[in-house]
Amino acid sequence: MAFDVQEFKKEYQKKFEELFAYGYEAGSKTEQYIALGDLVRGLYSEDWIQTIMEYNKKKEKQVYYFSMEFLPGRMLKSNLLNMGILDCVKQGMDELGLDLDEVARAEVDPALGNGGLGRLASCFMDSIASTGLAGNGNGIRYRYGLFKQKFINGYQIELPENWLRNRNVWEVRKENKAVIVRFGGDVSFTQEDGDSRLRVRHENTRDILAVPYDTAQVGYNNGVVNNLRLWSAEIPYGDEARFSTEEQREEVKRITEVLYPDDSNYEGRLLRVQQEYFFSSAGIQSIVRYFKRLKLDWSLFPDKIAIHINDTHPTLAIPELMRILMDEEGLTWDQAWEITKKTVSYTNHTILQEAMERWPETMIADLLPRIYQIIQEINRRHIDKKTPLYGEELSQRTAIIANGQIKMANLAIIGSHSVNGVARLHTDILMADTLNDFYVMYPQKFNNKTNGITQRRWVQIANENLTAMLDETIGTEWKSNPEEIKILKAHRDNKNVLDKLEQVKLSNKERFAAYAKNEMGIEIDPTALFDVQIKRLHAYKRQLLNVLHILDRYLQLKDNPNANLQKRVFIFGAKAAPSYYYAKQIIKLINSIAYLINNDPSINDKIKIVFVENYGVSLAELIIPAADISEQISLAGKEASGTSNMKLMSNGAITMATLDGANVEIRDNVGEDNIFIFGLKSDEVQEYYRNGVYNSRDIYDKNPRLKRILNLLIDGTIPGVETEGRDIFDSLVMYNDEYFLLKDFDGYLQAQYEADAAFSDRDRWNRMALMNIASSGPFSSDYTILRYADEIWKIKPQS
Ligand code: GL4
Repeated sequence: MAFDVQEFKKEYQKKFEELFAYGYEAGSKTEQYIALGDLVRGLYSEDWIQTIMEYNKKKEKQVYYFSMEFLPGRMLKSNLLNMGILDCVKQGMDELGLDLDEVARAEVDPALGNGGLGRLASCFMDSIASTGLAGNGNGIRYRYGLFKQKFINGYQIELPENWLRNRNVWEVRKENKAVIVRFGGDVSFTQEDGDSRLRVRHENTRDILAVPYDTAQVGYNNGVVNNLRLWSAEIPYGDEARFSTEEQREEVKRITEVLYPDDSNYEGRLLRVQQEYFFSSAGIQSIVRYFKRLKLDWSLFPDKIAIHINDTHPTLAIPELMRILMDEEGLTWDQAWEITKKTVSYTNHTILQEAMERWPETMIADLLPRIYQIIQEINRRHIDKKTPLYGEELSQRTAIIANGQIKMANLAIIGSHSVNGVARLHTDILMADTLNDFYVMYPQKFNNKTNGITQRRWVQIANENLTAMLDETIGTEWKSNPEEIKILKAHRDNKNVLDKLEQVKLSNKERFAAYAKNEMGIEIDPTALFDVQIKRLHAYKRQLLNVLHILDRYLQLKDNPNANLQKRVFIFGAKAAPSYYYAKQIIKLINSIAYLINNDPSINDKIKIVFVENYGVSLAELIIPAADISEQISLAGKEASGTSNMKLMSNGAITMATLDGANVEIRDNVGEDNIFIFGLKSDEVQEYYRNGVYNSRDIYDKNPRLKRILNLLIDGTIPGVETEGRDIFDSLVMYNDEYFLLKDFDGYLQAQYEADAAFSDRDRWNRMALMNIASSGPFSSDYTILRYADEIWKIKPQS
């Protein structure tokens, strides 16, 4: 984008005065940010219109990525970067006496997702635009995002996150594109004389208006600007009389009021299924409306449209598309079914049973009577077709409806042409185990698409120091072609480069240290080893194993304050689902241990614990560049992929890992010497579950080092955790340690002490960091998305 600094300054001043009727110097940071954001939106608006017109003109096949969650992070700098004007704007702001970074921090980070799944959706939106693919996002404009986390006396407290309190400069309300979504009502069938078909009558429905808010997804230096469409629930115009009471109006608004704060967990609540149908239906309606404008035969629908459903949350898109094609457009069942299957594809993101969506049949029957009929019919035909081929038992096991419940994964698999897992190991487990019944029936549907991340946000924006150092050392090709970062390997023995890398890391650690000091009052030494675990709090992710290791060090220092131990700072960031009691107990435990150790002078700063409040995308951008060790220690087989593992690797952290999710592929790429692997393998875990011989009590009794650590939980050493300590102790020792922490403990400790040794050899460590950065290219979401495009969606990048 052609733009010069002088021109920018003029435009910015003008924009500010236009908006606020005084000079920018007197404005607040928020106002200065809004003016800049508004200006930037104006700058890409022509490309945005142009991109949409091009797609329409060429009748380009488009993908629609349906996701209940998006976690875009602050958008100002990523838009500037992708538009190619970041440096220019930075300089211009500077000359105006403003600090771009400070202004950028005034943007509220939209937390419209829980964790990895939502962030993946946003990395994908960036990559779809940046690789020049015709793609759209479809989701929900939650009025309140994921709760804001506060710690009070070490306990997690949840506060509402009113992310729209200031103007959202990026979104554009498109009232003329609104659609009606219908709930409830009565379904009947009529047949007029001379009409061969039954007509569906759906009456007495509760109608909700779905209003889209569009946000541009700017591609990297390619002029492409795609669209992310988020729907908001409102009262239909002219229908105000039917919603006369406050209660009725509240009920409408409630649909898009708040994001469910559960990750990898299912809640069978009515409001949730309303949300799911609401955005699925609205999305499908707008797609069908678009397709009809192309004036093509319906059979060409799958040649023009690909619909991807991100986990099962948008699965009702399948019966909704069937409904519209049949009831509104008059297609036969067979025609509609062919089209639907060819159009829809599905990603599975977890094998955890507690995350599998199943809705009570009665709930769906009441709330969505016509959709319910269609699901029943899909199920009936499935059973009828598969029973003769695979027998009664297998067909019944794959049924969509069983025991009064509707299984959304089964519907998603049967109603789509592609089912993918998110890392090789995860996909293997799906095929061999979790979804094996379906794999037997539809082997050709199954495929793997290992997750990826966008280095534009996670390196270029989050780590400017590293970016500059890379540009200087290997040139800039890696920015548009991430694989090219492998050239850095040529410098693995270049002392000068290794020292520079150390400097980069140190300055990022200093930046985080300043944050810890200013925001939390914790003093940390930037030369200490920064050991980072940032992800949702979940038992399977085993933050507790990390805690056991910390306590091991604590005891060593208590025994001998002069023990020769590597100085470490343990950094945690994690939200727990508000209803996840055990996870919240772990938060309290970590905070209490942090308080104990951070304030114990005899520990002499050899251990510091920093549990940041309200972890999210923006804090990740601060923490990841400062990490030395990346903790990826889930029980093997449980973490579908992980993506913070990729972000940390790209920033030169060394992974401390079990062979789980994408860790396996990280090891393959980086090599055994540049990663710390420990613990049970996925098949060993499976075997333990099968034969049931695991006995954690036995390990506790026989391992004195571990026993001493575990006893700390219940002997009063850690103040304020009587209940938490006891419950956690019991879960590990008395209730047989579901996630095998005690089994993996020794291996974990050993790996940690190996890491200490490696860290103390500065050249060795820096070389490991370099090898990680240099091996991170293949984990770019650009490549992931090109594989989706090529193998699933069948769309090609625009020339
Ligand atoms: C998740 C997985 O837990 C995580 O491993 C994966 O990286 C992510 C994106 O594929 O999806 N599944 C659910 S549910 N939440 C996640 O973050």
